[in-house]
Amino acid sequence: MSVSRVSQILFSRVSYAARKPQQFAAPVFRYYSYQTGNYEFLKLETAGEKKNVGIVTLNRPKVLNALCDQLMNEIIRALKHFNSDSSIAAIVLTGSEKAFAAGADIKEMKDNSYASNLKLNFIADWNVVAKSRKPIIAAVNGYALGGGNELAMMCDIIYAGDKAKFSQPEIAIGTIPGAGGTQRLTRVIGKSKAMEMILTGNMISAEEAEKSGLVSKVFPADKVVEEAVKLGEKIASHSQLIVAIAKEAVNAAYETTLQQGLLFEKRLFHSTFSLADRKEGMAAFLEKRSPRYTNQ
Ligand code: DAK
Repeated sequence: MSVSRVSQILFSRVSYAARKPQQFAAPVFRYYSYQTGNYEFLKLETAGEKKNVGIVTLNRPKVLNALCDQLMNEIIRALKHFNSDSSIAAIVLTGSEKAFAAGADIKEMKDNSYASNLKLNFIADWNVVAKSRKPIIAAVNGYALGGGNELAMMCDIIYAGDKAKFSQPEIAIGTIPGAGGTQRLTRVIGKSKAMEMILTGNMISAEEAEKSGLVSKVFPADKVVEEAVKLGEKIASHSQLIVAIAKEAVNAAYETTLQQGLLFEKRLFHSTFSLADRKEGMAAFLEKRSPRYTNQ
């Protein structure tokens, strides 16, 4: 029996209504179950009618979900857990109403030295988020600052609540972004806007973030997670294998020249013809029925 299956069985499940009161009111139309596990700063749930969307909620409210080492390690462990669970097709990463995450934990890193950063390979594992095989939707409310914004940008899609605020404020504490802020933000919103954010540390609103392409949609704050779950369910209705291939192709656009990217896309497109799910998708269309994917 796989590790993920064993952990699934071991996790006790209670209804979504048992979530702590500081969380938003439970969406009534979806079935949620709460998974306990060995996490101090996270909550794990599965959501959606088929319970095929995993939700990872950052839960370190006293410091606005500041990303200490332990919290990052727990996020990485939770993502690995959902990635290895074949019943999960998409993951939602979220925080609280006040903060998605207010950045790396300044208290924890204040005494770091250049040498200690190098020796400990400071926060090197963060990239695991960007490398997740399954799609991750960041559902952002409140502050997404510094490492918090970088964490959101490592996800595949960002949905934001209407009060969300995004910034790279490292300049104001004597450093610069270190987990992709100068690179991912610049690619996403362009040089001028990225420079302005990174050189001033100013926050931008959810509306500005949507206008500049940092987030794909904005919702009332109490609807963001619900909408992210709906999006996860829509993605989950497709073949997991084809979704993974599509994600790989889009991500390649950031890493390659146009010609190399187009070639890579063509090869991946050709490769989908080796999968039963591609055959099933086209057959279902022609037979005017819903596809039944087997992830083969
Ligand atoms: N770290 C530690 N504690 C934090 C924190 C943070 N980033 N942000 C907030 N807190 C704590 C506050 O200290 C306060 O704690 P107490 O004083 O109550 O003990 C509590 O959270 C509530 O915060 P405030 O009292 O300040 O709340 P306000 O509503 O007044 O203000 C705020 C909210 C978010 C505007 C403010 O807290 C703020 O400016 N926070 C700092 C934001 C910031 O500068 N973030 C960037 C950090 S640098 C890397 C990966 C990542 C990074 C670097 C390297 N590698 C892979 C190499 C990332 C770097 C960063 O993110």
